[in-house]
Order: sequence, then structure tokens, then C-alpha cells
Amino acid sequence: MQLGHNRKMSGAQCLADMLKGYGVTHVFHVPAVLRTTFAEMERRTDIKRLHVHGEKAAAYMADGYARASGKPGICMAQVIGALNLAAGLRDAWLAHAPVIAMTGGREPKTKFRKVYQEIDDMPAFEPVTKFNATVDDVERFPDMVRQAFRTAVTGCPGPVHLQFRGNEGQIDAEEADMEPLVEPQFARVPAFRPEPDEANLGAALKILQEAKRPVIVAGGGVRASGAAAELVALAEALQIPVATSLNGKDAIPGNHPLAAGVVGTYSRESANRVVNAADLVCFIGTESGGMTTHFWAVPKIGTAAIQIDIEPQALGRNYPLQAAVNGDAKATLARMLALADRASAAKRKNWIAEAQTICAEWRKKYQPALTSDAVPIRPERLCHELSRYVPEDAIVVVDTGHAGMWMGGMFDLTSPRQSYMRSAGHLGWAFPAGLGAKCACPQRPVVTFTGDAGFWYHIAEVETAARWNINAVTVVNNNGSGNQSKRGFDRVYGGQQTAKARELWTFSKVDFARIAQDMGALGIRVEQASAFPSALAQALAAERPVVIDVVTDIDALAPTAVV
Ligand SMILES: Cc1ncc(C[n+]2csc(CCOP(=O)(O)OP(=O)(O)O)c2C)c(N)n1
Repeated sequence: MQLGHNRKMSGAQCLADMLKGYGVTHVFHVPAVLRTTFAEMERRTDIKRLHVHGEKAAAYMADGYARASGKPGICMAQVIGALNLAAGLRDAWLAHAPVIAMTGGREPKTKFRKVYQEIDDMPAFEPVTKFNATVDDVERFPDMVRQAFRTAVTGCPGPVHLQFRGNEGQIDAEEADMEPLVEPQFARVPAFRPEPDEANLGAALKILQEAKRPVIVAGGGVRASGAAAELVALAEALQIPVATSLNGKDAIPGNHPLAAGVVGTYSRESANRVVNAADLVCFIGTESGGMTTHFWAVPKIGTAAIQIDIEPQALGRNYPLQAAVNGDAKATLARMLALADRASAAKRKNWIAEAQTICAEWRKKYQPALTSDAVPIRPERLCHELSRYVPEDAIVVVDTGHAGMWMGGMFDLTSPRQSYMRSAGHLGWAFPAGLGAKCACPQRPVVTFTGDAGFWYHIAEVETAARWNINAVTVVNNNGSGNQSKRGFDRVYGGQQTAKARELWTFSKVDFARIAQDMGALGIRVEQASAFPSALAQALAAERPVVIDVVTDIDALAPTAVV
């Protein structure tokens, strides 16, 4: 793109200036890639260059950074680490997080000659990116970097990969006449807020207002759009209960009278019961995928449905719709709120009472576990203490598996200022993602919840956190195992596992607090539930990275989804 302000510069200078121009504050990498760019970053910018212990962790940190800030997270690897980085983009892809991965690539001169460490990495990035491209000529730095940002943040956001020529991306040392122009519009999500079509909107609103027992199912699109306030206002105006996907858990605080909980597989019983008792489901910013609908059993296919989404292809993918609205969640909900007939809410009084009874029944059923003093500690109690004591502006970051089940079902956000980010399925995501979130939002407390199996994956990054003063608090639900797997092995052993079968899902018992301490973080071990609040308070005040090792019950299994 010739804009008339070109000047001779290296690719490295151009890239450093552009990253700065887009507001990038941190890049996460394993050397050696784009070495000249790193030197230029130091000369020309104050971007922090975090040298971490593995490419997958770098991708997860960039992902956490992106989800916490809405700004693209940047991760980098040389050619030999490229597929480790690609593996780390898988969660960002599933969660629609704008991560930009930059790798070294191949030299046309030596391709196919058995160059040390080299294979064709491009195909591996194809299924985990929206845009997967090579930068072969230094003149292309400006337009390709702009296209990377543009693609990552527009429409439904997602990861992008740029492969730079040379195993370490040495193309960055070459010079050309370039302009490091940036487009601030594409520096964060959402780049645009497409307005809904009025006729479609009117049709959807009419159906919603006529329904006697409607429920909203809100997803990650609500958080990407920053539409939580509009969502809650519409639900209040029309008196409609709200369930969320795991990815949309922070669309409504858990203590709101209209909140039914997380619906689907890793869910809260009350949410599944409310959604399955509804006569109309309004999906907003959710793909209505397998996890959110418990493989399309909640709600059952055939339940009347309407849907709002920024991605037209999402509309009606899984549930036949009575009305479909294509638009940004915040813009659409604000417009619905402006047009809402509040008088239509009166007919839903009984329905709201019924939904609230269902929620109260859930609370009563789980009260003993939520308040249990048992030793080893019950995970439900741990979640309950987090509901009570996580600060009101915290970012809560949660791993998958049992961690996702426990926190999805048992933990409540208590303030609209809190954020919730969860692994889209990859065990081990949360700890590095929490560090990335803390880099993006250093003023906000970050509290990460992970199991011990999840924590083991990237435990080396405790040293990174200590070296870079990334003062996130990580709570490890330490039962010395990956005990979510217990049920599955019980099943294949015909109900009763052999003693030897435990080698398939148990670990040695370790004290993560001691390990963390040795790696330069603050470690706190908690063996009694009553000691957790003061441990969390100490951690939040420490201004150091903290690992709270909570010794929990290996026999505690999270409740499975209710249909
Ligand atoms: C990358 C990856 N590999 C494997 C799994 C399957 N998996 C889900 S949960 C789990 C064990 C979880 O253990 P832990 O984090 O300690 O939590 P716990 O079940 O003990 O509460 C495994 C292996 C996964 N989700 N992601």
C-alpha cells in the first residue's frame, strides 16, 4: 500500500513501530525469532518482551492477555517451536480470542533440502486461525501486519498466524521503503458494532414479549461485545431469567435475582432445569454448541428459539429459529431495550417465581457441600469461599475439566465489574492465561483456579511470573490426581477399578506452595477450609505472584449435567 509517507527502514523497525502503534504492551516468546525486531523494540518502544518456558504457554499467555483486554495478544516462536505455538492457538480458536502468532519460516533457496529443524508448518496453523499467511518480502510487513490485526478483531474474533521468511524470521533485518501505518480501529475487539436490521429486530422482540416462559442463554459474544449491562437491563425490563454458557458466565452476576446459572454440560442444575422448562429460548452471542446445550438436550431440539449473533452463519446452526437477528450484541440489546414494552413483563410473574424456586432448590441442595468443613477440603467449599472473597473488580480465570465443572457450577460472580474467563477445553490453559490477563490488566486482581493436573502442564511459568513480577494469584485444587477421569475409568473397569488402575489418573502428592516458593513466588498451603479466606487476603495483598495450594478431597466428584 503506497500512502506517500514511505521511508527506508528495516522490517524490524517497521514491526516494532507497528506493534507499539497498535497499543501492544507485551509479547510472549521463546527465542530465537525476529531477533532484530526484539532489539528494535528495546530501542524504539517500551513493549515488554517476555521470554517464557514453552511456546504453548506463550500462546496461552497471549490468549489470556487478549481475553482480558480485548486487544490482540502477541506470541512468537522460531521455526522449530512453531507447532508448539500452533497447539496453543487451539483454545483461542475455540474461544474466539484475538491472538496473533508470529513464527519463523522457510527460505525459498533451501526448501526441501533437509534444513535443520525445518518442516512445512503452515498446514498446522490452518485449522486454528482465521488468517494464515507467509511474509516473504520485507515490503509486505505493513500491509500484512495490518491484515493480521484487522482479521483478528473483526466479526467473530480469532487467532491469526504470520510466518516470516527465515527460520528465525531473519527477513526482519532487510530494508525497504515502508510506512508503519496502523489503523486504531482494529486495535481491539469489537472493531465495529453492526446494527441489526429493524424488521428482524422487531420480529424477535415481538416473539420474546409474547412468550410466557422465555429464557435468555447468553454466551461469549456478550462478553466480547461488552454487552452485559444491556443484557441485564433487558432481562430486568422484560422479566426474563438468564442462563449463560461457560464462556458467557460474566454476562450476569450469579447473585442477580434473574440469574439461573451456567447451562449445559459443565453447568448448574438450576440452569438446565430453567432452560428445559422454558417455552422460548433466546440465544445471544452463543454458538449453541455441545457444551452449552449438553449436546442439544438443553434445550431440546424443537423448543421455540430466537437468536442474536454477529456471525450470520451461527444463526440457526443448531436450533430452528422463529426469528434471527444479525448484529453486535451490545447494539442489538440496546435497541431492543429502547423498543421494549415493559408492560409485557407482568404475565411472566409466575414464571419468574418458578425459576427462582428452582434456583433456591439448587442452593438448598448444595448448601451442605458449599459450607462443608471436611478435611481434606471439598472443592464446593473452595468455590463458595471464592464467591465470597474474590474482589469486586477481579478477573477470574478457570481451567477446564473438573475446574470448569466446579467453578462453572458452584462459583458465583457477585459484581458486574468482575470478569470470568475459562479454558475452552485445554487442560493447563488457565495458569499461563491468568499470567497473560495480569499483564494486560495489572491494576485488576487476577485469581486463577486450576486442578493440579492442569497446573503441572506449565508449572515452569512460576519462574516467569516471579521474574516479571506478574502478581496473579493461582489457586490449585490439589487432590493429587486428575480425578475427573475417575468416573470414566470406573466405567471401563465395570464399576470397580483395580488398585492398579489408579496409576492411570493419580500423581504423587506434592506441596505446590513449597515448589512455588523455591521458584521465587509466594506459596501458601491451605489444609482447612476455614483458613482459605485469610490465605486469599494475604495473597491479594502480597504484590507478588502467589500459588495457594489447597489440599482437597480426591473422592470429590462434580455433579454431572441434569437433563
Ligand atoms: C490438553 C488436554 N488433555 C487432556 C484433557 C482431558 N482431561 C480433562 S480433565 C483431566 C484431568 C483434570 O485433572 P485436574 O486438573 O487435576 O483436576 P481434577 O479432575 O483432579 O479436579 C484431563 C486429563 C484435556 N481436557 N485437555
